[in-house]
Amino acid sequence: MLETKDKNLSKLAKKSVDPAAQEILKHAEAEGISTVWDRFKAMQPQCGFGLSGLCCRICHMGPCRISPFADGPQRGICGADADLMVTRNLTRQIAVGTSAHGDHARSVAHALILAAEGKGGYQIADEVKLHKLASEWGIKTDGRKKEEIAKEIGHLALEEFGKQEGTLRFINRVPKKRREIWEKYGLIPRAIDLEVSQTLNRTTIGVDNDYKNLIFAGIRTALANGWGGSMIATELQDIIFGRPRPIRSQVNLGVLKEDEVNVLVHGHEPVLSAMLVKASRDPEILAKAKASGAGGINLAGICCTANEIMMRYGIPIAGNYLHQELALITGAVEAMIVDVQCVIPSLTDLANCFHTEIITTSPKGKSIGSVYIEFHEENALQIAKEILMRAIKNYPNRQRNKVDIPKEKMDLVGGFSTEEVFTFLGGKYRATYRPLNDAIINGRLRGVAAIVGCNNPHFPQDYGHLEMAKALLKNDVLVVETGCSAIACAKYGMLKPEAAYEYAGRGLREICEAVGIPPILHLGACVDISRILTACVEVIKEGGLGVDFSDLPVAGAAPEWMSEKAITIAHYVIGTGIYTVLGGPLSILGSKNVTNFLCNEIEELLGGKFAFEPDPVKGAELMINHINKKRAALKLRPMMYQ
Ligand code: NFS
Repeated sequence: MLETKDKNLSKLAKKSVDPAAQEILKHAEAEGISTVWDRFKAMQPQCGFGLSGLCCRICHMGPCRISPFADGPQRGICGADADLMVTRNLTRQIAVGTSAHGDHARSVAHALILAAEGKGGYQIADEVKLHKLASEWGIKTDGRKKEEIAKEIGHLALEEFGKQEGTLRFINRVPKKRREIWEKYGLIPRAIDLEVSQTLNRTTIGVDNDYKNLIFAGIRTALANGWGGSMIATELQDIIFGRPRPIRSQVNLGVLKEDEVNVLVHGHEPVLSAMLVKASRDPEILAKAKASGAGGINLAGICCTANEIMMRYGIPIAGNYLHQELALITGAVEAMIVDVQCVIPSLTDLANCFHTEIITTSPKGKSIGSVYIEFHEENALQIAKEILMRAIKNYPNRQRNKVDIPKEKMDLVGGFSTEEVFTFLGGKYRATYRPLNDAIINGRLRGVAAIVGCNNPHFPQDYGHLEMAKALLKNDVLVVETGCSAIACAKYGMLKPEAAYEYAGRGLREICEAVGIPPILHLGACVDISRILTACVEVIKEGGLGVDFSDLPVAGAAPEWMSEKAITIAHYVIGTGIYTVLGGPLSILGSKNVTNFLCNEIEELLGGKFAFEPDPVKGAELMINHINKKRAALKLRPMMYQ
């Protein structure tokens, strides 16, 4: 069991430290409604073979399992030992994660082509970024219309998935030293789909039987996500929907409204959610909502798609991953519109307890019991309106006696990007990373930490994100966040500029005060972890903090991770040379060799490695120690105030 050791948490707080979640959980218990926490409890004890990675179902001579307590080396029927068994499972998970973000990016590339053709309601919102990417990719811009340029970028982006020769275009962004390391170990990713498919082949029975060779293939596949799929998604989304700029919004279940049509959008791809934003502001739709007796339409988001539309349009966020069921139990949701990823199968059953409709939209992601309205980018806006009309029609069916909307909601400031995040520190007219680098060099800031990833019922919801962030901020570490982690900290007011007074050490507080930023900067959805990579590139380019990612006083963490996407992200981060703390261990503990390789030896080769630490404060200490080690290696000044 990975549960927190903090004995002071109440029984309810061991499920979630969020008071809004606690209120709904009490309500659910009283009504006999089961949630993910009930199913988690029923699943105990969880399978030790699975947890340690020592269960293999790859071929049908098996299934096989190896006991971690057996005398002498044990093998599966094919002869695979524990090292190979855990590695095959791990690299398959990495391939899945890369495929998820790759598919997301592919739909964005399609949307860019449609925007160029004037179809679907998409536009080219950021011409500066369009031109910048065009020149980076060697696309002619002189005398060409933005639509022509966008179309060419869209097609070149699509080639990144299936081309049979060459390497990914964004590798040109990688500093020289890192590229040399990747070349040495054969880690430069080629096409995204090629890496995924080849990794799957390598893990089939009797292909790659060398666990280290297989781990490197996994890391290359992960790099095809970080420097490929995710980066394409972020860049192209910025071009279509606009680069995020600092923006105010609100978060938590209290954003739902008693007297409006509550529409939740859940999943990942802004090609859908951004269109729902547009449709929800259409006067005709608003008039229809009013005619149904509601005060208006209240659109809010769950999970990463919420981050996408909060970052660009200020749409409120109803919650993170473990809030998806809770939002339905408020009884106040007319429709939950979903696309793909992190949308759990229990939702349709749960919705049946209420008037709520779950509307699935992707042929890739159907759900028995849902209403299916297929989304096509070509008719995006029209379909978005149709979906909203369905929600409006459902409003009179809301059963008032079942409604329980917690009052908790919190203000936040989000919307930071590589272009604006740190240049902010230089003020509006000095767009440079110099002030950030100088603050680190002078010891006002110790370094930068990224906290990302999911919720997981193995841990009290949000507890890991919050406690880790607090410990880092206190020690003058600037925190950047994405995904469910950013939503978690936002719920407790940590994404407000005032939070610097409460949580930040003196050096960090002075910077936040001077610039007016929160001590935690929200960089977007999980695909936008690519922004953290590109921000690190800018820091290296600016100079004074080394020549490679592994020189920087930075660290990453995913204290409550659960998804295969998180596994992939973790591997591209260590593959990029950055130390990473994971709350729960990867399912590799069944092999001492693999665990030792990924948590120790690999640092010699790639500069990054993992640590597994369930206690978030201890996890923060590990990150701070690492940052201090890097500061010492760079011979930076002692910290100003400590
Ligand atoms: Ni990323 Fe985690 Fe899902 Fe987003 Fe949340 S669960 S791996 S953070 S919503 S993708």
